[in-house]
Amino acid sequence: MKTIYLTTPLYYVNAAPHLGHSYTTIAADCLARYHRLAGRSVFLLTGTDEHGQKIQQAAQTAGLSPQAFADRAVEQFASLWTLLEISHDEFIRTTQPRHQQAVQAIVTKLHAAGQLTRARYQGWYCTPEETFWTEAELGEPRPSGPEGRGGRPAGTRAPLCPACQRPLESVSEDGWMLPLRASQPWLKRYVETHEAFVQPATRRNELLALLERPLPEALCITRPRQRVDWGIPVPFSPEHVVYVWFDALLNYITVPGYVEDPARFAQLWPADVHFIGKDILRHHAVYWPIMLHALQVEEMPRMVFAHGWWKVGEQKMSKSLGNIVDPTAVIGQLLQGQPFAADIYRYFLLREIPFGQDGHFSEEALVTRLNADLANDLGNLVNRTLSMITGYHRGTIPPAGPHGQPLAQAAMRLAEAVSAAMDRLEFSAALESIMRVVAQANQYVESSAPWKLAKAGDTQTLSQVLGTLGEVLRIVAIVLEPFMPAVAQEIWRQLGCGERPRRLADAGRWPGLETDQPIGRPSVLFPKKAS
Ligand code: ME8
Repeated sequence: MKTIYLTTPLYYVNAAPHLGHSYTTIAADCLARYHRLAGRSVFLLTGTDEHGQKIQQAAQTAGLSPQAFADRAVEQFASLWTLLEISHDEFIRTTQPRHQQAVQAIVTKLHAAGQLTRARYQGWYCTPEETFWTEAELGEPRPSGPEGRGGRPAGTRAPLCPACQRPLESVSEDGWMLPLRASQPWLKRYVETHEAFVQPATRRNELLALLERPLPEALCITRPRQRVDWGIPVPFSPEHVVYVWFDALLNYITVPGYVEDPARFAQLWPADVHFIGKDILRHHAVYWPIMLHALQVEEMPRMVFAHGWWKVGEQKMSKSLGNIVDPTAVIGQLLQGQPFAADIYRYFLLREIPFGQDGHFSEEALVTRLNADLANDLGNLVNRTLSMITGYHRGTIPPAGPHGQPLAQAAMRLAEAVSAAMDRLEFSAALESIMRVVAQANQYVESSAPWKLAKAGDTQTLSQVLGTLGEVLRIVAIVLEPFMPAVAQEIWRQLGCGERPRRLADAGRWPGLETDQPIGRPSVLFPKKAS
């Protein structure tokens, strides 16, 4: 069986990671954990993009060599991923020799196969986006500016980057080109016939519209060393380094061993999902497949999923706008005192907006989710169930009886609902279905009123109610694992399940707890926060 291969973008190290970066990485991690929970073999790859003009300039400003600058910045990413419980299998840095050597082998192969031509690139360059733009892509100069969506104000001012609206730099330089337009008919046909290739549908339509117009003739895949020194040297052309996007995209095949390990490559490739934000769709859905096609890699990535933007007010959260939310501050300060702060943060990001759409971050929204969904519903259910098992059943799991059938049925169907949502990358819908069962279980506590049963001496019904609630918690702890791994583990511990593994296959079984199993010490999962 092929290993499920999932990737995140390789993030630039020019600034500290922010909420946007954490979002893509948490989503990829959530899907990876889900597949592992279902017993599948998974390879999750993340890393950092360390070359290019932007990093070179940032290092210069910081008074450091680019390598020292990258070494320092990469630590921030690595420690954030630890804090957020990211379960990546490998972390690639584009400055590592294994990657550099593989990139050199790949450009040499393309050159030897006659796929590259040397020419003068005449056009525009956006350093913040590290992206080339041709005149044709910018369109006709317009009489008045600044433009709403980039483009070309008339007059002498530099045109604006269509992606980020910042002024472009005029560039005229000699380099190596990979033809794009010649592959356009192939790519268009490929996209048309492979619905899953780019998702969600809005992004797929955007790509199809882009492919209706002619692509630039070629992509310049090098930069002259005298302009940009910080890159991978081109072996057959000493005056050039590899263009940073060309270098970075190749990580998706260099890590699986495209160059040196065909068996490993066959096991991993194609990527099942490249998780990206919509800002880098063109690079992943135009350049990347054309690069793979030129290399005669037969199978294309199965899916490029371009999610939406987190915004603050009406603007995209971004380093350059200075409106970023720092995940470490949210976890360490806003959620201070929460034993599962990182999980609360994960829950919020995955639950708050349907994956694919834009959304707004606010502290109020986060606190509302914490208080309403987590403290009032989930935490309350766990705490009252375990307290009642302690008080009414000597702290051991009662046998599950026939009481509470509708709830039991809903809980047993939960794994199916979660799987269906996860197969469509609908993280929010998956969480919604889990929280619906949690709410149903809380209603069940109210309607069956175990305290009244205890008072009336109906120990048989009481024990069945508690047994049913214990089973619901067992199932919830299993299906929550991809979203809130530490909370899932804690509910598991409080149930007394210890080191037993959580497996999705067990979520459809009833009962699954061992009768008379002693429960662990209950403790509050989510202290309520004043809003
Ligand atoms: O583009 N909302 O790196 P990068 C949601 N090095 N996601 C956001 C976001 C926001 N406001 N801001 C950033 C690069 N992201 C290249 C990638 S891949 C071979 C090379 C996330 O550091 C989102 O995933 O600018 C976006 O695509 C990525 O960070 C851009 O990260």
